[in-house]
Amino acid sequence: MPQIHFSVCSAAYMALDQTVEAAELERTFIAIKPDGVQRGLISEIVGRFERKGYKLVAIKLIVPTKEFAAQHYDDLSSRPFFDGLCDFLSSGPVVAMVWEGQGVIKYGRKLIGATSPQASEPGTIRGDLCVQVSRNIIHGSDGPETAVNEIGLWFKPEELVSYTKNDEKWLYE
Ligand code: IDP
Ligand code: MG
Repeated sequence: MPQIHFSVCSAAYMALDQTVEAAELERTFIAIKPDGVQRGLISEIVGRFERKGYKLVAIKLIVPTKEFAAQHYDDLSSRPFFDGLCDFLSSGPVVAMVWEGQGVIKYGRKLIGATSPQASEPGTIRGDLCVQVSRNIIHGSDGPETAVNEIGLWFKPEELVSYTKNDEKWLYE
């Protein structure tokens, strides 16, 4: 995954090699699963990432095939719920997204909450909006390597949009 740097308009007194640490951005793959879409939670979920200050760099609505779902959940293929999980993910439209921002991979998981909604804290997406582990409405990459792999699985490179967002100068110093 490319590390994205941008430089500030540096005042003369700033060290020449100063990099803005806060602007070392990363990207994560987030998906609203068929239950989240059917329950009308797209804007609620997108809004939480947006309000936090993360930047949407890719989005599409897609009905994955069962084979594609199995590829996405490849690491869980030995689990008893795998088949049902793949059936479910491929049962209807999924909102596939890439979000960008400082710490978005780890903090995105915090926004999402624990895998089981019953263990998720109130205030998290799963804690506030769903009840059962097999209907937990959202997926988020669990680490930098997974993020790269999942973004590559769901999106072509040209579907990722790099742009400057006006609020960046207020989010990052
Ligand atoms: P995560 O989505 O929080 O990363 P994973 O352990 O990667 O959780 O599991 C992937 C998905 O598989 C979960 O989001 C959930 O939908 C489903 N899942 C996980 N554990 C169970 C289970 O015990 N029963 C049924 N479905 C499960
Ligand atoms: Mg996972």
